[in-house]
Amino acid sequence: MEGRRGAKSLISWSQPRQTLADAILLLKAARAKAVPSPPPVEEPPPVPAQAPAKRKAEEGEEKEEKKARLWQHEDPPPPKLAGENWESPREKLKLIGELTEEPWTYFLKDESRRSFAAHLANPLGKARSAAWFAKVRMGTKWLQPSTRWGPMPRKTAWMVAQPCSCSYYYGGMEVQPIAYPMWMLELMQEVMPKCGFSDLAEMPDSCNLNLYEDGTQMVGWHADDEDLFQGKSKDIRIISLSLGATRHFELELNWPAPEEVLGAKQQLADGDICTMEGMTQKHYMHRVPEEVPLHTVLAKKDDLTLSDGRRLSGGELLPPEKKEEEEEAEDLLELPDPPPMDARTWKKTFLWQVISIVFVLIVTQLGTWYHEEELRKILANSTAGRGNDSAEL
Ligand SMILES: O=C(O)CCC(=O)C(=O)O
Repeated sequence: MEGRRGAKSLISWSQPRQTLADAILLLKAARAKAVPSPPPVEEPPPVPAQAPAKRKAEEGEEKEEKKARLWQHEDPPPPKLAGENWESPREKLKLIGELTEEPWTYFLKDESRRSFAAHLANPLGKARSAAWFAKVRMGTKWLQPSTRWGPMPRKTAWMVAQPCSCSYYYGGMEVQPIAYPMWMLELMQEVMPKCGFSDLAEMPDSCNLNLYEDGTQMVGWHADDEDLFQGKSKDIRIISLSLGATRHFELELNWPAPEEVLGAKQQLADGDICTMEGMTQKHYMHRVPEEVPLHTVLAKKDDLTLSDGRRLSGGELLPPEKKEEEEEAEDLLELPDPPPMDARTWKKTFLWQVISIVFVLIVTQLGTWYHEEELRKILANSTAGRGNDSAEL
């Protein structure tokens, strides 16, 4: 894990999403450091939800993390806006956990930076979340945009409430919007009350969906700091619902003070809801790391086609097509010997983590919902034609 963290530090912060190129850099750095990865864990132990202040007991571990952190954010730290505090105190910002009776846990509570992240274990129940998993997976036109370095290591879709028509630009890519399907409105009506929003008027008007089809798929360190969301200049709320396999979600500070705890992490299981609130996009990066590092994949001798088209053959990881990045892909093959993986672990890792859908509902401005009338109309129309809509799914 340490090897991976150190290597990750070479990733350029100007590339907000991790691409195959990042993975190559990461692997090259891992090779340079020659720090072997630990063997994969069959069932990762639960990560306790903890606020940084409560993690003092882990100081030894934190020191290790500090040593491993070689990178610095490419921008200089912003000015502190309130004496020793980075942001003015949260007086007006109500936390989602304060808006409902649901048992929310804050695993990041950084009052100085007015940055918060919370977790709510599946409030829908297993049957509902399984039904939603199938519905969202089948009912979404998934895209896998190409980056300069190959296919993005996950699939995605960008949905908006009409008449919104904004594309989502990130990592040098543009994802065209799809109007909220009827099921999205139904899903929000089920999920948003758990976050304290029962009125259509308060519900998010845009949503990013990610599909991670196996344990190698991921999203690298980034912030949802695009202008569209204004999260670097005002308080915003990002709400995500995870469906399917369990993945890890990590947050890390952009400008830590010496000796400061770097971040927080949380396990996200089927049906769990997670938030990032306040100024988190200004002060923290987040990611969903791969559960199976590529160099562990290289240990496997059997043929396998990964969900993004890369082929594993005779222990070699080959790109989907021979392109100019072939040379770098070949570099992957020169990595130090990966730890051995027995067949049972292999099967479990890949088969158990085949599918994980995460979608992020973004409230662009607190309490602002300027499509209420349109949304009511869509809902009324869709309700009238619901038979057809459900049949499609
Ligand atoms: O999949 C997740 O939980 C996080 C997704 C994410 O960070 C994003 O879409 O910006």
